[in-house]
Amino acid sequence: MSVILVTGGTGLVGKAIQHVIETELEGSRFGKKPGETWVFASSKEGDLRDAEQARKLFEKYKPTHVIHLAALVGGLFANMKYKLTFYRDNTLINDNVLYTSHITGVKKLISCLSTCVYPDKVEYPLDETKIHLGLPHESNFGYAHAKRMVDVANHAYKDQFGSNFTSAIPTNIFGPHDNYDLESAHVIPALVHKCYLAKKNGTPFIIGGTGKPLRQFIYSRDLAKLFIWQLREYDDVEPLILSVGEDEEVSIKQVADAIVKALDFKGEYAFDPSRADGQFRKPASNKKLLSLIGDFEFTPFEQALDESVKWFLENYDAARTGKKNVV
Ligand code: NAP
Ligand code: GFB
Repeated sequence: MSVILVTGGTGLVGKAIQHVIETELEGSRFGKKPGETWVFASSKEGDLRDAEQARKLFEKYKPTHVIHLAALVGGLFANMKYKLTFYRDNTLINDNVLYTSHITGVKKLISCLSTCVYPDKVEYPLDETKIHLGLPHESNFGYAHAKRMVDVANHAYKDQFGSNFTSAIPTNIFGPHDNYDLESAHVIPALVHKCYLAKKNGTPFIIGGTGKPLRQFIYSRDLAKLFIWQLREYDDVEPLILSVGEDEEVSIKQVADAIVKALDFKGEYAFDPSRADGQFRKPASNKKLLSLIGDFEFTPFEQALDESVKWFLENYDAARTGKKNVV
């Protein structure tokens, strides 16, 4: 009888895992296994910055396995503005989840890092061996350092107690249930929301920065399957990049063009170079993943974007669209 606790289970990635577990055939590679109980926890069930609340959440569900997604998450502009809050909140959340997993005897724990943890100046492509080879980009060093310490702690727990704690390193993620709050959103949900408002109000669609930076984007529902696979079939302390291939890098301008097409926007569209571009690129290799998982079909970018825009339009009133300040 396994109990899988997904912390941060109500966010973009948590909702995608719930979708896959509830829609894939039971017993299939990415489906629920007989006898498994999946729990998708929100911050309302326990603020994981607080050790006592973390203990109570684990006591309530008694998880045997944990996918740890809970975090203070935000796009470039939020990370630049709240470096200490991103550092401290995520440090507290991660330390409480790892320690509580240890003292309650969790058999396996997967934590979630991000390709922004990597050094800004390192030989590309990024792979699993380069996490600690230099300082991260200054725009997100608070969040990046807090996330890097999870890898350090996993190795320490393994070394001292033999704990089966590991981590995943996704690239930028998008999909249904994303955060569309223009203050704290990542680029795809921010531009989908901005383009929607520009079309609705007949105003220009403004993209921040120069549009030149390059990014790899993984669809949340593909990432969800990779997390389920990692839970079942990957038992190594070393982090694993979960990403589309390096050749899937796209520019922010290409992303904006795809969003204009997906929303059938016909109005004025311009760039605001007074806003930061952030890191120019962070190309990650998924060679190790593909060498372990064999064939995996990623959803084509335009199809994934269309599905995400459709979800946004159908759920606008319920979606995270606004004015919820980060702090
Ligand atoms: P998200 O949509 O913002 O969801 C965050 C989740 O964490 C929500 O379920 C939230 O609960 C929960 N949470 C936040 N603060 C908490 C706290 N103090 N105590 C307990 N729960 C808390 O985030 P996401 O995009 O799904 O991110 C999931 C993971 O992927 C994170 O670890 C993030 O760092 C990582 N990641 C994200 C991206 C990306 O592009 N989005 C890229 C790379 C890595 P409520 O619903 O109650 O607020
Ligand atoms: O997704 P994003 O916020 O995160 O921004 P990063 C990506 C790029 O989109 C940057 C441009 O070059 C921005 O200048 N951009 C253009 C916009 N218009 C907008 C807009 O309206 N909103 C946003 N947000 N971007 C984050 C890290 O970096 O990546 C986080 O700061 C996390 O910690 C996340 O790791 C995955 O890719 O630049």
